[in-house]
Amino acid sequence: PPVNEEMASPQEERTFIAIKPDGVQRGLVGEIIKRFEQRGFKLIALKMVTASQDHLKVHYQDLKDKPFFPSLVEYMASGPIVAMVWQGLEAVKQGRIMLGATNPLASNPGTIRGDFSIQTGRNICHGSDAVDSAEREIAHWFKPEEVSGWKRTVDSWIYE
Ligand code: IDP
Ligand code: MG
Repeated sequence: PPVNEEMASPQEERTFIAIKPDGVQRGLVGEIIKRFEQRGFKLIALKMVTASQDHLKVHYQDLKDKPFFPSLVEYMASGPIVAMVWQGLEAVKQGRIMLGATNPLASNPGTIRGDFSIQTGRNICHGSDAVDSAEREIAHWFKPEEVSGWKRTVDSWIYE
């Protein structure tokens, strides 16, 4: 078969989105899920988990030399987070746009960080920054059987 047939469709792009411990503590789980759901992205995996520091050190491996790395890992391990996989066209890039800038003071109103947070070290949510890091993060947080590739009947009203 042609190679294209084996590639996932652009509408099946996946991103890893997490509501950090501060987002959970502040009661923003529903609000954040609502925004992705309303946009038309499809939720294909979700769990609440208190991550170990070791797990988080792998998740944030690219930042291990940053001065804030220890406090970042401690913050992320301080309570449960809500880990999710969202699927759809440009899910990675659009997810980042919906989250806003890393520093909430630079995030536009209308973004999740811009509407609900003030400081970088308490910016309430995570989103993968590229398709390849999304794949790595999804595999790090979810077993394959925890990801549901379900058929959504409303898709023809979201995609032409
Ligand atoms: P991102 O979450 O927008 O992708 P990254 O640069 O990947 O931003 O950093 C990961 C997380 O580390 C940030 O979301 C934030 O929680 C934390 N962080 C990044 N830079 C700083 C900093 O300068 N001080 C404190 N925490 C930081
Ligand atoms: Mg990042």
